[in-house]
Amino acid sequence: MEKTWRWFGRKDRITLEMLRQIGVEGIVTALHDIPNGEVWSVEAIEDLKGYIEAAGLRWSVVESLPVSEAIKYAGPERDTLISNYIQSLANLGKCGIKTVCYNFMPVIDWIRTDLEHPWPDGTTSLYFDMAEFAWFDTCILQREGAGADYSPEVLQRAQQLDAEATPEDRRRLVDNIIVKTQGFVNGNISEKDNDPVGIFRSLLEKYRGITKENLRENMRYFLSAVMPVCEEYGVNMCVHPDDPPMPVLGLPRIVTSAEDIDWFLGAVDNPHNGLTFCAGSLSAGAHNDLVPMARRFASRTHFVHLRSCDILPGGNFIEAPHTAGRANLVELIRIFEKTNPTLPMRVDHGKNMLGDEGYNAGYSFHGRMLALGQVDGMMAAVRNEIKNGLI
Ligand code: DNO
Repeated sequence: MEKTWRWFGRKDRITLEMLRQIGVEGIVTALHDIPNGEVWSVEAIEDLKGYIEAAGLRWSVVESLPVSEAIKYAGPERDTLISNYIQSLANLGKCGIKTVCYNFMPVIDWIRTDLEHPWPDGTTSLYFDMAEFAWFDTCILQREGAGADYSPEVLQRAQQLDAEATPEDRRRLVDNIIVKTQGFVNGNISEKDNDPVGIFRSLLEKYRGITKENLRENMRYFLSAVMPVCEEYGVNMCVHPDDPPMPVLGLPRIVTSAEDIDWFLGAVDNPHNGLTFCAGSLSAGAHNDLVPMARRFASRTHFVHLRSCDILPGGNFIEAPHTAGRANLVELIRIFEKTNPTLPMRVDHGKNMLGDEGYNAGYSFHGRMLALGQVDGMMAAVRNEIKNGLI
């Protein structure tokens, strides 16, 4: 697979020159300064593309071209937003950038409660604690009916956390769940917003009454509208699975399982409608068995995220080292290398280690570099197996 790396543009402290030295071949990025819903012009795309190419790299994948909320909840401005989206896809196609990752998660993108969960060796990783999440949902957000979504044990622990918390603990939890993990991926809330919980509540309101079936229909509507431009320019769309792969905060989530993936691939059965096989997101769901899923969906996979989770008691999960966890990256690499050796792949997330500090959550330098080295070694071994006819 092509070794790519998520880079956050010219302001990223990790420079393209650094990435070349560690063996990166392609860049995954976005026009992060353009507000969601606005058109990406050819000029702006060419400008960033030229900058990447001047460093001897290529812009392989867009992650993400964000799908505005009104497209997901079918608000009155949805057709205007979809036509802007189509224009951005056409402009990307004209510039030769042909793989576009997006997600269809309502209100909130990926979710973690702890961004620095310590390991005994002194490193830290991302972590999801169900009781902390229930504490946020029931006591801080105070979402109506939230209590019904958690077990009595989790609720009891959430109440205990609330009783013992300082205002700083509350602020940190809000920051972790809806601010620090969202702004840099062009989510709905950024560090500049001074009432994140208020904004969050009003976004949730937009989805009142929207069922899983409604959300599926809205995804079908969106995909049907964008497929013609994808066909015209040879652009491959690849939806990122929901992270974690389950409904949250009373919101439906529709890219969580093999059944969901089958549904959206069949709903708009076009080779340009594909999947980002995010091994990390999928492995956080006990219902997902990744190796058979990779076999089943490899031919419609346009982008791969390599990462692995371990599921812990009580609904908690932790991001495991890339050589461990339940995702079985070696076997996934075998499947994807055999199906399409040019498929773009990036390591996803990394531990914080060796002085990694101040990076976007999950996007450390040393931690991701270690992961890339590990995955690069696995890929070399697998290519050797293929060459020698062993697999
Ligand atoms: C988090 C990422 C997600 C992903 C988007 C794609 O680390 O995996 O934010 O980029 O969901 O649209």
